Formats: sequence, structure tokens, C-alpha cells
Amino acid sequence: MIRPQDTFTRERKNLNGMWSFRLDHDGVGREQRWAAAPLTEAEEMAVPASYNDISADAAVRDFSGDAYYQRTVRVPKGWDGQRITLYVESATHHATVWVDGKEVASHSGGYLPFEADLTSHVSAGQEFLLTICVNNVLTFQTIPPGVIEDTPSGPKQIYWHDFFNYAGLHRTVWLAASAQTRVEDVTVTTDYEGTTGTVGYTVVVEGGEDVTVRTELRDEDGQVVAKGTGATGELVVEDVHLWQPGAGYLYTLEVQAVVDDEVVDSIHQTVGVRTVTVDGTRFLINGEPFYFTGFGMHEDHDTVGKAHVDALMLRDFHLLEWIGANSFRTSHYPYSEDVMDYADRAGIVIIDETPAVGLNSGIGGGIFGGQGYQTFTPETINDETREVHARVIRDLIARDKNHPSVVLWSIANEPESDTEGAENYFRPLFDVAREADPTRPVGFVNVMLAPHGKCRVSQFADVIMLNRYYGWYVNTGDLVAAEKVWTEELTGWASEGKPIIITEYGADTMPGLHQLPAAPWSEEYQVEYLDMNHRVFDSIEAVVGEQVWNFADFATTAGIMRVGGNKKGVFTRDRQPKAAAHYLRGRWTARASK
Ligand code: BDP
Repeated sequence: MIRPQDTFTRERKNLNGMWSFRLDHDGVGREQRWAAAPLTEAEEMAVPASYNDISADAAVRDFSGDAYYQRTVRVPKGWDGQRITLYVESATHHATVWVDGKEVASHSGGYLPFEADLTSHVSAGQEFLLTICVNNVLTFQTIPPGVIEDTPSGPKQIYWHDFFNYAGLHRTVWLAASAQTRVEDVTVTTDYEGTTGTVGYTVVVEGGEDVTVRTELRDEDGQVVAKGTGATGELVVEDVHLWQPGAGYLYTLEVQAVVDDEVVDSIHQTVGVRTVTVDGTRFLINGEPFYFTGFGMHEDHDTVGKAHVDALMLRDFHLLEWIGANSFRTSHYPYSEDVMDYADRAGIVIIDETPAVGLNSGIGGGIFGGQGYQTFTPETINDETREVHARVIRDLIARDKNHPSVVLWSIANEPESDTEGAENYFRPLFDVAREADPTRPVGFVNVMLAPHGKCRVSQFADVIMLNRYYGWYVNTGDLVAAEKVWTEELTGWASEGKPIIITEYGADTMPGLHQLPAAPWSEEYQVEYLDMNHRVFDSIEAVVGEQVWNFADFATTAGIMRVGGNKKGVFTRDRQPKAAAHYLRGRWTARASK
């Protein structure tokens, strides 16, 4: 599956804008066949957007169930004889698609795209009624998991991740056309020796016979630097221009499907030539030790929730540059494909994470405390969940495998990892990731509840990723004690002989609250807390990265530990700096210029 492109052989039509919208409060939409006719009692809804924060109605914000989106689509006349598909970049969390009332596709996995082949259901030069039902219910067999509990006010969605369960069509919806005989997939791998680069490629062609594959690699000036023939091959690039952190040089690989000397399909794939290796406790990009600076982030904004908006994305990348960050983690789900493309161009390094967050009954909403469930049992997170998890890992790698910015896979955030159940659950999932991508290291993010010596899953990881809140959730307000115990624990992890990235450390901070001497929630405390952490990291050689939690304040579910959401942002939710932003800028820009 290739994201829709505009090329000489392909066309795409953006279906974003206002759609007809109706929440199915009584769960009758399927029985009453809402998809078969124009929605009655409908409102308008913007695509892309989360629907939750658009209206002023709590029943919309907190809705669980089916949300119907509908619009009329006209198929261009010129698309006659073409393969016509619908490509939905993100429907959180489940989607069912109907064309004129006929079900044509369904998909689970709210942060990854899916495609529906509409060729036999629509006609060029005609219109059709497109309905997408987006369901946001989380269960023990979804990734991320959740459960519906009975409460005095009715059934309520419970989940264990500390960000609001936004729902809707969060990214672009495309109608796309290509030839029947087409390039269905391309995988690139890169390497170099001295000044000579190599770009290996494997192309999958579908829908035709006797198809020849031709490839052409161009540099950023549009000059052809190498050509190939055949579905697999290796292109040699003399005087290679490497993709580097901070300098995202990209070649473009044009892949053509050729029948009888006619180019029937052509797609473009950007390629960054770089290597990633783990060597002892070092993390190497292009053979050079790399130190991650940056953040765990969120796709999260006022009003639009989890929608991708180009302008808002740009602002975030500008702030990353301003603060001197070289990387981020896609906590806690795959981000928009536009974000990944931009990071490739900007030379920002990405730890790419699956949506497996909240697989831990010891944590609720970022707050420690049991939830009355056991994590891994036949009734809770079970074999079926693991199958879903495996599929999500494969789908994430299939989508993001060609991004040079991605240097490490994170297969889960803060799962239970100190039990036999966890060890059995995760062992095969690491194999799944390595089989899908033998070229990148794999890890998961370890939680404070499974400290060094107790964790049974880190043994499978190439890189150790730790979230720690010494001085916040523990040793609250006592940075002297925090520094001591944190150093002790980290020294233990360093003995594992693997690189360590601190993927979360942070303190909630109310912008504008000042206190001297510093105390938790003040801007001063956030700075002193970060500074203490940095002393600890700088004392341990195996630490190869620091990503602060979080880039910006973000929305969460209601809770007594959250004041208008999670306030651990270094920037506010509307992307203005707290004092910590200036402090980090000093540290990271000094490090970058070394
Ligand atoms: C960690 C989670 C993160 C939370 C954070 C917090 O990985 O999603 O938002 O703690 O409590 O447990 O702020």
C-alpha cells in the first residue's frame, strides 16, 4: 500500500472539508442502515478534526460508540478504467466504510492508515454516497486497551493512558486513482562505504503480468545519479550526500512499472542514505555516536484535538529547532505521515512508537495505583491482544520503514514488564519487529514500577528506554534525595552494556507560577528538576539521550492529578515557552555546537 500521490500516472482527490455527522447515541445506526441514505438529524463536522472539543456539549466530548461521517463524492470522468481507492490516514479507533449503503471495508487501529478498493463499487463520471462510521471504544483486545465499566451515569469508557481519547477522522481522507497494473509497495535500505552509497530496493508490482520495473534515483538538484531495472536491485551512488541529523538530505527514487515499453505507473519515494547501529553502549548514526535531545510529544491542540494541521505541525518543528532539539518520540502512537515526511526533510531523528500504551494495571492516567485488574490474564490482555499488537507493529513498520528519520522502534510504552506474563507476552513481539525490519534496533519504554533488576522484558531490547520521575512522583520536592536514588538506579542499568535513552522525565508546571525557593508546580522547580536530571545523565556514559516529558501541555481525561490536562509541557498547549524552554535551549544548543 502506497500513500496516494500525484504523479504522471496517478491522481488523488482530497476529501477533507465539511462532512455530514451524527453520533449514534442509541446504537441503532447499523440496524436502521444510516449508511444507505443521507443522514437525518445530522450536523456538520470538519475533517480532519477530533469531534470531541468542537461543540460545547459534554455528551459529545465524552461520547463512546459509533460516529457517522458522510459526504457525496464525485469520481472524475477521466478515471475510467483506473483502479480507484479510498485511503483513510487515521480513523480513531475503528472504521467501517460504505459506498451507497454497501459495506466495502473495515479497519481497526486508530493511528495507522487503511485503503479500500472501490473499483468495482464506483464509476468514473458518477457520484456516490460515502459513509464512514468511526468507533472509539477500547477493550482489552484493542491497542491501546481499555474497558467499558458500568457507572451510575451509565456505561463509561475507562483507559489507562494519560492523554484524552480523542476520536474522529484525524488526518486526510483521499480518493485516489492509479493504473490497474501498479507499484504496490517499495522497500529501500541504504548503506555507504567511504564516499560511495548504496540504495537497495525491493518493489512489489500488482495487477499485471510481464511488467518490468525501472528505477531512477535523483539528487536534490534533480540530477539522475543511478538507474536500475528489475523488482529488486542495488543502486550505487558516487559522492554520496548522506542524510544526517540536522541536515536531512533526500534523494528521490522514481519507481516505474513498465509494460510493452509503456510506463503504466510511476511513484516517487524519498530516500535518505544513512546507517544506524548499536555498538556496546553507543548509538551510532553514520558511524558517529548520536546523543538524542528532545521530547516525548503528542498530536494535541485546542479545538482540533488530534487532527493533523500543517501550520500547527510547522510551529512545532520551528520550536524544536529554536530549542536545539535533534529528536522526538512519537509518544504514544504513530503520528501523521506528514510529520514523518517533514522530519525526513528537517533531519529530525525519530523514535517511532506503536499505540501500545496502558498495558499496565499498576498505572492509571499517569498516576500510580491499582485499577482492580490484572494485566496479563485470559480475560484481560491475552493472546488475542498480542495478535492485534503484532499486527500494529507490522503495520507501523510497513508504513514508516522508508523514513530515514526513524532510527528506533518502540513497541510499547510503560507496559507491565516485571512479571512472567509480561516476558511471555513480549518475547515474540520483538521477533515480529525484527522480522519486519532487520535494519533498525528495537526497544520498548520501561516504567518506574519495573526498575533495574526487576524488569524481565529489557533483555529483549537493543536499547534501554526509561521513563523516570524522581523528584516528581517519588521524592516529590526533594531533588537531593531524587538525585541520589536516580543515580543509583541508572548505574544499575548502565551495567547492562546497552545504550540508555531517558525517554521521559518531567514535572508538571503551571505557567506563571513562580516560587523561590523552588517548589513543585512552579516554573523554577521545572528548571531545577531538569537540571538535577542532567547532572545524573552526564555522570553516566551509557546514557545516549534525553527526551523531556513533554514538549507541550496536553489534554487528558479528568482527574485530581491533572489541572486542565497534563502540565508537564516545556511549552504551553498553545506553544509558548515556560522558563524551562529557555533553560533547555541553553543546554541543547551548547551541546549541538560542540
Ligand atoms: C508516564 C506516561 C505518560 C504520562 C506521564 C505523566 O508514559 O504518558 O503522561 O507518565 O504522568 O507514565 O505525566
